Amino acid sequence: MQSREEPTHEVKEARRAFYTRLDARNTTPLWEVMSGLVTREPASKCLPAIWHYETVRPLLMEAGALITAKEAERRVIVLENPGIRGVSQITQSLYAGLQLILPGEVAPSHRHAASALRFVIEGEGAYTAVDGERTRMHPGDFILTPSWTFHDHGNEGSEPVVWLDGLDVPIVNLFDSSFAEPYGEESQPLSRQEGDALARFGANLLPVEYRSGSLSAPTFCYPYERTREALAWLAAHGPVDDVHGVKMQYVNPASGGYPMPTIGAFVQWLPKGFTGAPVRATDSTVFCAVEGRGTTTIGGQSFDWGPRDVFVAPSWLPVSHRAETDSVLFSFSDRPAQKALGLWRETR
Ligand code: 1HN
Repeated sequence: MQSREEPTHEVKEARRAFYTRLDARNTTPLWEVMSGLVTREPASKCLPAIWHYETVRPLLMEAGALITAKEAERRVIVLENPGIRGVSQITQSLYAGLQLILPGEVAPSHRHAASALRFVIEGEGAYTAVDGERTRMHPGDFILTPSWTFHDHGNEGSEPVVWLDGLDVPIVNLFDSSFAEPYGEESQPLSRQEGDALARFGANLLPVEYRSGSLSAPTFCYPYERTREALAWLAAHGPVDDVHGVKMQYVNPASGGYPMPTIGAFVQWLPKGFTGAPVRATDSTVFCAVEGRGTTTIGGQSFDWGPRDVFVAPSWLPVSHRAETDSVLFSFSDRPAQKALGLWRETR
């Protein structure tokens, strides 16, 4: 910032003594901390990182042998950003983890202020119940658990089921606005048929009452089957963006906006040989590769990915994707929260 003359020894000593007296009164001199508080541009403590599924999966299965879903409440291996270990965060604002539920298990019903998303990674036969409605989980499905809705999970199949959880826990805790409670029984009663509103009316036509309050909103599941169809159609007919390839954002049919107030989610198709131009944005982004193979360069570091690998791009680092084969990437970030606060920026 401003260049200052080097103070004399006496001045330095006087300042140090003064700071000690300030400290004793729960005060501190702004001029000593200001440049760290107000950076010229985002200076994330988070680091770019990747979790290869082939390394994390055996650890998840070990967890499966050591603790039940019931004992754990949620049997999850938390993905911690290596730049901010020990706080259960994958970015400054988001939590992410890989959850395992084994055949016959139930993860008991509870609710909390934090909003959650599930992105199914592996296995058939599990369901998640949200606000009285069960949704079957298939690999690639994207499912919402809005704030303060009771939710429980179960595996009625014969194979392990794993999904990626994304929650806005750090945002809720930033505001000291966390509430949570158990339902009191393992599973909540079901009050709606699976896929009720969406199956009957489609995303463009919903009964008025579904719009009137978040607690009466239906469970939103975005089945991969339909996502994949839309991507294939756009890949064949739509323009391919220099940066993003063919990218779509998931829309909440009840609001027409982002899936949840704090979390936005996206899915993109990158054709074989795609070499994306770099982009930097203020929303740190969690990616999960679904199909294909490629390399993403984040702030000069390159990460090779394949199906089921999870990687994270911190705020403002340039991100560019290369696809070795036709590829699909799912991603999520805090973009809606930043937009609501007038903070979001992106430059190509
Ligand atoms: C939670 O409720 C779930 O319901 C998963 O599956 C992960 C991480 C932090 C706090 C609550 C779930 C969670 C969580």
